[in-house]
Amino acid sequence: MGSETKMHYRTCNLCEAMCGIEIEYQDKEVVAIRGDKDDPFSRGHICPKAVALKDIYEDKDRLKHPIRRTANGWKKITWEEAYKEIAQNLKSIQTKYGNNAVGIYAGNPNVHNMGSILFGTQLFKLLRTQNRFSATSADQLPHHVASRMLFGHYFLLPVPDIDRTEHMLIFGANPIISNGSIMSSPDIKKRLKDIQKKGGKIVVIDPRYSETAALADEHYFIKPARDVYLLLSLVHTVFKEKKVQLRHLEQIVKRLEEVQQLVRPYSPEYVEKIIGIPSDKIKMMAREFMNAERAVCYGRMGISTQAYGGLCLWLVSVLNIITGNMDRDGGMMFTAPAFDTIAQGKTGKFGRWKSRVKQLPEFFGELPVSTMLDEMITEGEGQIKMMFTTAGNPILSVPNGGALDEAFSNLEYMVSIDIYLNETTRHANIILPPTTGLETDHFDVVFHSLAIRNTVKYSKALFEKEETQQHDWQIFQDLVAAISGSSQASLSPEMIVAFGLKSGKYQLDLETVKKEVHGIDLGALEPCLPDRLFTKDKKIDLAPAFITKDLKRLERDMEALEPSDTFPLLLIGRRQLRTNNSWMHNSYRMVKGRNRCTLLIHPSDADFFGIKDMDWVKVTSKVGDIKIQVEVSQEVMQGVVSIPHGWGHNKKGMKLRIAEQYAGASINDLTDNGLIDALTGNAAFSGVAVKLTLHKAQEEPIL
Ligand SMILES: Nc1nc2c(c(=O)[nH]1)N[C@H]1C(S)=C(S)[C@@H](COP(=O)(O)OP(=O)(O)OC[C@H]3O[C@@H](n4cnc5c(=O)[nH]c(N)nc54)[C@H](O)[C@@H]3O)O[C@H]1N2
Ligand SMILES: Nc1nc2c(c(=O)[nH]1)N[C@H]1C(S)=C(S)[C@@H](COP(=O)(O)OP(=O)(O)OC[C@H]3O[C@@H](n4cnc5c(=O)[nH]c(N)nc54)[C@H](O)[C@@H]3O)O[C@H]1N2
Ligand code: SF4
Ligand SMILES: [Mo]
Repeated sequence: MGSETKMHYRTCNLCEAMCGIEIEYQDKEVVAIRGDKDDPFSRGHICPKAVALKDIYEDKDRLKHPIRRTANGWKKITWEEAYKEIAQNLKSIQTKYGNNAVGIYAGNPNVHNMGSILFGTQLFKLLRTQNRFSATSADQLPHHVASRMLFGHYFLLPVPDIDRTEHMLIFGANPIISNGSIMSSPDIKKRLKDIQKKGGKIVVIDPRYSETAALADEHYFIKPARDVYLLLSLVHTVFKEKKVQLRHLEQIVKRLEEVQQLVRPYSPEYVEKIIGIPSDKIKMMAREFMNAERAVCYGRMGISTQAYGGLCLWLVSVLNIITGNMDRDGGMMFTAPAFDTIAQGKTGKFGRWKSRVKQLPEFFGELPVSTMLDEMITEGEGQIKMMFTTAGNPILSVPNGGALDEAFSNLEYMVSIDIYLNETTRHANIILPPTTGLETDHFDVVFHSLAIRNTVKYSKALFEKEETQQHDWQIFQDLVAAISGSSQASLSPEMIVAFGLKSGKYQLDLETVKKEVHGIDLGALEPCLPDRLFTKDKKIDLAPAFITKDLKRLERDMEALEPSDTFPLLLIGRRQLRTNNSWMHNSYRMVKGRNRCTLLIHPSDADFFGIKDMDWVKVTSKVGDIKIQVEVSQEVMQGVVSIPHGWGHNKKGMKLRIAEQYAGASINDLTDNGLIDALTGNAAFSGVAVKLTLHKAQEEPIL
C-alpha cells in the first residue's frame, strides 16, 4: 500500500453499449470508476451499473474455485477432479440414454465475454445433442429469422443510424433505460435529444409510457402484441399513397407487389379497432415517416418477445426498405466491424430437426428455450437427464420458471459454468467459476457488429486472476480435452482476435489497437448493399413465404389476444436502470432504496379491483402465482400491468447474501412456456393474461 493511484481504461462489458470506463485503482483495489471522456464512442457516458463492476470484483459471494454439491453441503474440489467427474458422468448418461439426454443452456453474459463466445461452441458441438437452448429465443430470435430471410444471414442485423436520422419511430424499446439493444449506442439520451435539436422527431409505440416515451415527441399506447397490425397498416398506407421509393435498392428488391397484396386488407380504418389507435393518427404516423428526409423504424424486445415477433421484425424492415430508408444514412444501416464474424461465419441453418415433445423447429443450432421444460419433464427416449448451463439463470429468465426450478431439481446430473451460486446453479452438482469483469481481457466480438458507429477497442485485464481461478476459455478448452480425451492445440482468444483484426477490412494490428486504450473510431456506418447481402442471388426477397405464411395465423388468432373473464389483465415486463437481467442484485448499490420490484397498474384498473397504491397483491396466471407490491400509475395503459424481470431471489440454498435480502418476485413464475411466437419459437413475454387479488393492504410487511 501507500503507492499512488493509477488509471486503467477499458470497455464495460455489462451491456451492449460498450461504454469506455476509467478505473482509478491502487494495488488490487478499485478506488473509483468513471466514464472515459476520451473514448470517441461513449464520450464519457456511463450508467450506474459500471460502478458495480467494483462490487462484482470484490464480492465475497463470488466463486473463485470449483465446488461440488455433497450431502453435507458444497465442498471445494480441484479443477482436475471436477473435469474428470464431469467427463465420467457425461459419458455414462449419454451411453445409457443417448446423446440428446444432455441439454445445454447458454445465457446472456456469454455474448459479453470473448472467451465464452469464441470457445463455447467447441464444447457444445462435442456434446452432439439436439437439446441446445439459449437466451436468444427469450430475446432476439425474430430479428435473426427476419435477417436470415431478407438479407441471407442471421447475424446481418440492421442498426438504426441514430446520429443522422431525422425521424425515429420506436416500437417496444426503452433505450433510455436499456442503453440500446441491437443498437449499441452509448450516451443514448444525448443522441436521441440531438435528433430533436435538429428539428427531428421521435415517436414511441409502447403499452407503457416508458422513460423513452417521456423523452419522445409523441407516444401511443398499444395493446400488447398488437403491433403487427399497426406495422401492416403503416406499410399499407405507404402503398396506398403511392410513396414507395426504393432508391438504390430498386434493382435488388424482389416481390414488392406481393407485399402490396398482402397488406391490402390492413387499412388504418380496419386496424384501429384492433389496436386502439385512431385511423387518422395511423395515417399521420405513416405520412410523417414517409415524408421525412431521413427516417428509421426500430423495434426491440417489446415486438420481439411477443406472439408475432417474426412478422413484426419482418415488417419493420419492409417499412424501412419501401420508404428508401434501408442501407442509407439516417435510416437502417449495416456495420463493417474490424473483426467481422459475419464474413467468416455461417449464414444460419434452420429446420434441420424438431423438438421431441412439441415438434418446434430448430433455428441456427438451437431449440426454443420455452420448450426446454417440456424436454426436461416429459418421459421417454431423449428426455433431458443432464444439463450444462453457462452464464445463464433460466429459472429467473425463462417462462414458467417455477416449473423449471422443479425440473432442474430432478436432473440426474448438472454442471454450471457461473460466477455465483444462484437460483439456477444451486441445482448443479459441480459449479465451475470463470474469471469475470476486471480480471479478463475484453474485446467485444459481438457488439461491434451491432453498433451505430464502427469502432474498435481491446482492453487488457486490470487485475491478475487468483491462482485457483481459470478463464472461461480455459474451462471450455479443458472440458473439451477431458471429454474427448485429447488436448487441443492451444489457442487463446487473443490469438483469434489478432487474426480476425489482421485479416479484416481495416487490416489492424492487435498491438496497435491495444495501445489505443480509449478505442479507435473507424467512422460512421456506410451503405454496403448489395455487396454485403448473403442471399444467393444478391437480392432481397421482400415477401419470403417462410414469414408471410404466418399472416394466416394472425387472422386465425385474433380473438386469442383478448383477455378473458378469468384473466382480465395483460402482463408486460420492464427493465430498470439498476438491474442487469437477474444477476447484479448482489451489489448493494444496485438494490438499495425503495422496493423496485413492483406491479404497475392503471388507476382505473386499481379502482376496479379495489386495490390501492402500496398494497400487496397476488397475481395469478395460467402457470403460477406471485405476491408483489403495487404501484398505481398512469404510466401503463388500462388493462395492462407491468412487472420487472430478474427478481425473485427467494430460493433456498443460494449464496447471494445481499440479493436475498431484496428478493422481490419473479415475473417468469407467471409467464407461460406455452405462449410463443409460432413462427420463430421465441418466448412471448408480452401479453400474458393474469388476474389480481388483494393479498395484504398497504405497508403491512409480508412474509
Ligand atoms: N419476463 C421476462 N423474461 C426475460 C426478459 C424480459 O424482458 N422479461 N428478458 C430476456 C432477455 S432479453 C435475456 S437476454 C434473458 C437473460 O437470461 P439469462 O442469460 O439466463 O439470465 P441472466 O440474468 O443474464 O444470467 C446471467 C448468469 O450469468 C452469470 N454470469 C455473470 N457474469 C458471468 C461471467 O462472466 N461468466 C459466467 N460464466 N457467468 C456469468 C450470472 O451469475 C447469472 O447466473 O432473460 C430473458 N428473460
Ligand atoms: N438497465 C438494464 N439495461 C439492460 C438490461 C437490463 O436488464 N437492465 N438488459 C439488456 C438486455 S439483455 C436486453 S435484450 C436489452 C433490451 O432492450 P430494450 O428492448 O430497449 O428494453 P426493454 O426495457 O425490454 O424495452 C421493451 C419495451 O417494450 C415495451 N413493450 C412490452 N410489450 C410490448 C408490446 O406488445 N408492444 C410494444 N410496442 N411494446 C411493448 C415495454 O413496455 C418496454 O418499454 O436491454 C439490455 N440493457
Ligand atoms: S450503459 Fe452498459 S456499457 Fe455503459 S456503463 Fe452502463 S452497463 Fe456499462
Ligand atoms: Mo437480452
